[in-house]
Amino acid sequence: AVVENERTLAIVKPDGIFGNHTASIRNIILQSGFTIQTQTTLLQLDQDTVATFYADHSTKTFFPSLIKYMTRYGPVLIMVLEKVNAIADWRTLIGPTDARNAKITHPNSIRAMCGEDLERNCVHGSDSHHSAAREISFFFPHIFPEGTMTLKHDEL
Ligand code: DGI
Repeated sequence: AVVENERTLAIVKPDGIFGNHTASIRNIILQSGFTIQTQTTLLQLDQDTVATFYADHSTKTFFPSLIKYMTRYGPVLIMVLEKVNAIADWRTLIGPTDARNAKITHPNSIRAMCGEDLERNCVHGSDSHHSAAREISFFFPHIFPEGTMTLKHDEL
């Protein structure tokens, strides 16, 4: 049988790096069956890059604050994750946007573990197939944004 994988974009945000959560996050990723297809080294984002990445939010009142948070406190780590149903499954693992809610409603989520509030929420995950393709191409223009198809060898 053919297994259709998906790819999604994950970011360990500046608070995740600063709080030393990278290793725990990587363990959760691998234990949850994702493969890490590629990743950056620690990358200091600039304001233009963040503004373009979060262009959908450019009219929101929190936009300037979001850009500051993503650039002012240090670098990020950006990864392409792959597995079956990667996009939805990574969103489930990270939990709700507001880390304060995550601590109550999704205590085992990554944002509950290392996020602070609605802005400082430790990690990013693409929220749809469209965003995943756009976001992967944005940071990794040489990477194929769709998942690979693999043959399950037990059925060959
Ligand atoms: O996809 P998410 O990261 O879960 O959430 P989103 O796409 O709605 O928002 C993108 C990021 O913008 C989010 O991770 C944190 C920030 N953000 C969203 N809503 C607010 C916000 N920051 C502030 N300060 N206030 C908000 O209402």
